[in-house]
Amino acid sequence: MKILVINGPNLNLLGRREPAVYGIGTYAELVSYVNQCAEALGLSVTVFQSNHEGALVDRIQEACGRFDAIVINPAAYTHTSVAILDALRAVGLPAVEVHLSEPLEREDFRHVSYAGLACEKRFAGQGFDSYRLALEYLSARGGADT
Ligand code: CA2
Repeated sequence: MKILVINGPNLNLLGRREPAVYGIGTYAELVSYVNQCAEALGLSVTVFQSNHEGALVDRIQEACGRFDAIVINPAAYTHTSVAILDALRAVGLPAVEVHLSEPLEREDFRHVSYAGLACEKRFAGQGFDSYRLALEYLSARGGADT
């Protein structure tokens, strides 16, 4: 099973600021953790990060026919991007929303998730483990619906 893990803006700065919110792990450590979890589950993962909404939309579109499922942390675009929601709906792959923090316990503007409307599952507030739980969920679920 091939899974595309997509990370949105500023997640590349992990470990450098706001450790109380996002933890002390760096982005490189997150990628390494995701790769280790995938290997343990027998999954193939590709991890992509961009600070640009259009680049995230492009990667979602390109996933069609190349991947079986998507794990996405759209970061701030979670709360603003109809384009990412539309792209996820357009490709129709099983998608899981993940967050390091729990946006529902933070500012009101983080309580809306557009991307989440196209995701069948959500894991949040568990740091790096949110990604592991998403991979475990998809591993148990299996690939794309036909
Ligand atoms: O908790 C999450 O994973 C978020 O998706 C992280 C986003 C935030 O906008 C969402 O509401 C919740 C922010 C990612 C920014 O990451 C930083 C990393 C280091 C320093 C500052 C920000």
